[in-house]
Amino acid sequence: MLTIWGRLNSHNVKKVAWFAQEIGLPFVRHDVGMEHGMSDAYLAMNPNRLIPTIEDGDVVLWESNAILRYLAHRYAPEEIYPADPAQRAQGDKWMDWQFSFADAQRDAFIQLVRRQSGQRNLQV
Ligand SMILES: N[C@@H](CCC(=O)N[C@@H](CS)C(=O)NCC(=O)O)C(=O)O
Repeated sequence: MLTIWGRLNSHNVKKVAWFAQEIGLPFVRHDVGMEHGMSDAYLAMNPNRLIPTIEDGDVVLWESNAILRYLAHRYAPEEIYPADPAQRAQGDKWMDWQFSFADAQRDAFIQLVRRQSGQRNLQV
């Protein structure tokens, strides 16, 4: 069964778990990252000290978009990941654009949503 390593309040973990649910792929998930820490065994799988990482049989994979492409290609090739290059590129475009969007909104999200009012730095 697919194993997802990473805390669910990470958007990069959330999208992998969401995708697995979307295509009806069973999985188990283990909390890793932030307050949950990262064990040596986890770091042996992903030395970047980031989440998510998946294990799928012998396949160990990190980088959330690479994970989504792998799962789509392996488990839902036609319904989610079209073979036609032009159609596939439309999905890839939005998936990669998400990182540009994340970069643009990260400081506002951390300061305004994650931090209490007295701890915010609105100058970043
Ligand atoms: N490009 C990476 C970024 C991964 C990333 O930045 N993950 C964050 C959570 S969203 C992380 O690992 N933070 C450290 C932690 O949770 O301890 C990916 O898409 O997988």
